[in-house]
Amino acid sequence: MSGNRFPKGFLWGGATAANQLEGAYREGGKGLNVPDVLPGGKIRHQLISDPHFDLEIKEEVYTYPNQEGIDFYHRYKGDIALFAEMGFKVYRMSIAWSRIFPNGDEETPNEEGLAFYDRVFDELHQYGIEPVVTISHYEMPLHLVKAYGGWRNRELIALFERYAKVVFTRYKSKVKYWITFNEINSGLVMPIYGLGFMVEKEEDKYQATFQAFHHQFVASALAVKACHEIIPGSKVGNMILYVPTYSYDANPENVLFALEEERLLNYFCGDVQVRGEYPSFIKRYFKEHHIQLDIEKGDLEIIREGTVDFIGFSYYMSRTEKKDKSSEQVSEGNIVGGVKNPFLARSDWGWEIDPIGLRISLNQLYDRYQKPLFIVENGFGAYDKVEKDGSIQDDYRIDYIRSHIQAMGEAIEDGVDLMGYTTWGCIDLVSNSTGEMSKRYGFIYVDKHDDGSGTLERKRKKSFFWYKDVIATNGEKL
Ligand code: BGP
Repeated sequence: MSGNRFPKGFLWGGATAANQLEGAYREGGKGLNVPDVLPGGKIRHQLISDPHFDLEIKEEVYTYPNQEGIDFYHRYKGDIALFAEMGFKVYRMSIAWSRIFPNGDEETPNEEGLAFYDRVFDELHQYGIEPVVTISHYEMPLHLVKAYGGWRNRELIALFERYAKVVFTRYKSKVKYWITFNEINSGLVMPIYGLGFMVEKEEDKYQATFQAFHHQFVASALAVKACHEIIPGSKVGNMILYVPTYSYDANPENVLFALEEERLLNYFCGDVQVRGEYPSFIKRYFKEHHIQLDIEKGDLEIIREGTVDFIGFSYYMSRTEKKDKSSEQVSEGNIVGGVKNPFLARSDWGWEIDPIGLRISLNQLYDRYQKPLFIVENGFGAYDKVEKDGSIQDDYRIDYIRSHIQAMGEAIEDGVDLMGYTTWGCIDLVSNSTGEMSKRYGFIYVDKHDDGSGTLERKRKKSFFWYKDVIATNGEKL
């Protein structure tokens, strides 16, 4: 393909989240957060949807992989040097809320936590890497879950706003690109991560969930406004888990069902954050599910004034929907459900591989919003094998990323304004859905295993050298 498809200054890089790589969960004055108390292994998924799971550490029963992560807290210098060697222009990372406000509701921030991110940002700038910072990536301070009930509670708005203002003020000369909430719409499928509470009763799925979203929308808009005031010229994005949704066939019943599912998952949150108002389609949904939002005076104005500058999204897979699904048709791997798509191959975790779906997503999002797009997560979770000579021949990962970059090039030709691309888990880290290390995404291998063993040594995979060339040629050499 011709190289000039990617604009000059395109933001190539990689993405991580504090809770999945930092470790040092009790160091530097950090408080406990949700992933610190989530067990690793297959049990994780079961537990995060169990309303009676009590979010306590029970070391005699479970392991807690996020607690050590890959020890980025102590090894960030070496890791950033490797990112620089690949030529990263940007590095998407998150700040752990519980390092800055250990319980989430203190009056004053924890200086040791703030100083840690100063060191990380300084290190990045030394190599000319621009940080892209998510303020909240699936790691609410545990105290806010237990004592406040997460985003269900309106008090969280003020607590989040204080946290956001503290980090904007502290890092105003170091961070230009910000993202408010990671995959905000994931609250629909994994509420404990995004919304900070377990769905205990059927009605929580509706009333409590959408009230919690409302609080997050106000908080996100307040953060956007504060960022623009405190850091002139800053760019703030939202972040959506984007899963283009196909109809299983041409049966209009299925087409309509796919449309409804897609609007709820892909567009509800984005419409509020990008357009600054609740979309018209949600009114009927609220009515049918007896949802009555408690909206205070001024909330809608804040939402209108705090729209984002760019749309950040993750893309891993598409989904195929059918109104009446039989059990054998259900697609097990896809986190958002759907039926198996006969045209697509799957990863070892059942995630359907669909690069054309990325081109479709980019076009859909740009058609709808006409604002710059930023793919802040995309990648291939796979088992990697270290060969006898120490190399890791991850051609499957290269194939996946190459085909998705090609799709991006096509979308740019289609007229889409795409700012950048940060691959998920550019260094191996703890998987969010499984809590395991063996689901690896990185260009950099980390010697750490599901049972917690390993030296934490870092190794360059084959994909490391490949991605380095991609960046050096601005997407020309694939
Ligand atoms: C996204 C999350 C990330 C990340 C990624 C891959 O939903 O924002 O935190 O983990 O998915 O998912 P997993 O680790 O489950 O493979």
